[in-house]
Amino acid sequence: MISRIDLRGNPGDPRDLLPRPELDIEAALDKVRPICEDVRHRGSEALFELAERFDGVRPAALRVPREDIDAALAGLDPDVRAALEESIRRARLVHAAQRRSDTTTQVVPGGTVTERWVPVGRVGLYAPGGRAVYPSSVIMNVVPAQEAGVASLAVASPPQAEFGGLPHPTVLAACALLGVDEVHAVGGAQAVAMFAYGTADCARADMVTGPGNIWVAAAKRLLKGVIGIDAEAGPTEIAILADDTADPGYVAADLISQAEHDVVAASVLVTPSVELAGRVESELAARVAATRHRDRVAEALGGRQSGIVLVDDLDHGLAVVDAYAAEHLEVMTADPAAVAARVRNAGAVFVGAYSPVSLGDYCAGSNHVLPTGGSALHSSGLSVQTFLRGIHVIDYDRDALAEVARRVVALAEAEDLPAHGEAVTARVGGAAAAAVAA
Ligand code: HSO
Ligand code: ZN
Repeated sequence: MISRIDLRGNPGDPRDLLPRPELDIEAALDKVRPICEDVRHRGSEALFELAERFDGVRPAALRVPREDIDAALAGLDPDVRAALEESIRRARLVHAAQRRSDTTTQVVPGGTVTERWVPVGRVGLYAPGGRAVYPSSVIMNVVPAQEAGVASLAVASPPQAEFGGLPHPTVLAACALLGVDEVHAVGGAQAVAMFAYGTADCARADMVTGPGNIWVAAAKRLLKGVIGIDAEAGPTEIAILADDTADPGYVAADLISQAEHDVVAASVLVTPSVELAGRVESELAARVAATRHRDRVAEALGGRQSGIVLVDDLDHGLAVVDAYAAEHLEVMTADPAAVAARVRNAGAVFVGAYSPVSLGDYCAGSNHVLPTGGSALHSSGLSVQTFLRGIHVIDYDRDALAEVARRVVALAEAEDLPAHGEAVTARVGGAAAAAVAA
């Protein structure tokens, strides 16, 4: 079911061997453009009509009333509530530690540059509501924004016919637990447009984040100039670097766990142990047959994006996983912490037998919105930093400006921008500038 890729004796770049699934976002842009234009010009009226068309229900109100958010929390299963609360508590611990303090550098006497970390003012967060209902993703987006100090936070999630035109109750309950009281029953591309342009019911936001389907991704790409966005998330990926000390049952269970998300999800085992490969294949056969979403899982594991990659040794394995740059990388080897410390490229690294990816998906405290499609080569997951801007504050007095005036003038002349230099000599005088720095 899962294919083998034998790289032994072949130190080449493995990237082409494990193709990343490609979403045709460009093709979706043409469908999304008129929707965004409609929201831009007709606001809430358009949103009601689009809900009827795409979600099959007209919500009673676009802004979810406070009573409905409270009612969703009251109706939440107590076990799920306790789990969401624990997830939030742990995420807050980790993300609170990411807060930054301002730094001031005295460059010269009388001349300082301060870097002030200022949160984005208003953020819209999209929570999908179709086949994928992920209250955990609401937590992973809201917590870093709140810990960054974002003052105004709104959630949008599609209205569900099944729930009388309200968003999914577990999403509403998660919002209640997080202290988010602005929720909009708006889904898809139109939610991104609502945040980008604003409507009578929803003030425009500075940034929109959160997972979504291809229409949401296309709307983000289209409106990127109008509103700030996070990364365009692709299908989920797990890579496991394991040697013959790994438990094949754990390896198989973890490969299946992420394959469960999507038929195009990628599950990759990288190992120097042919014996482990064989035992994982047997475990997969037994476990896939027994798992609830077996068809989806089997398709994901059988796809060209998944595979068992045989390597010469752990060094070769590290080179392979670094080139692949997985969203999630598990290390199940002898001395896994030492091996994990050598990893350069991954969205998140899970160390040893007792740190599976699904722990990180829900309750490790880490963030589960991570770079996919190889973008871990240059990007990191969602964090407090995502919602902060570092503003440089430049504060020089007259003497400090005069002292460097000659250098500014020289660079301005070199760039044929003499008025730049004149803005300085107007203050400290051309002669003074030349003299002081001479
Ligand atoms: N593994 C997904 C996140 C998730 N898993 C949400 C379960 N719910 C992408 O990192
Ligand atoms: Zn997951």
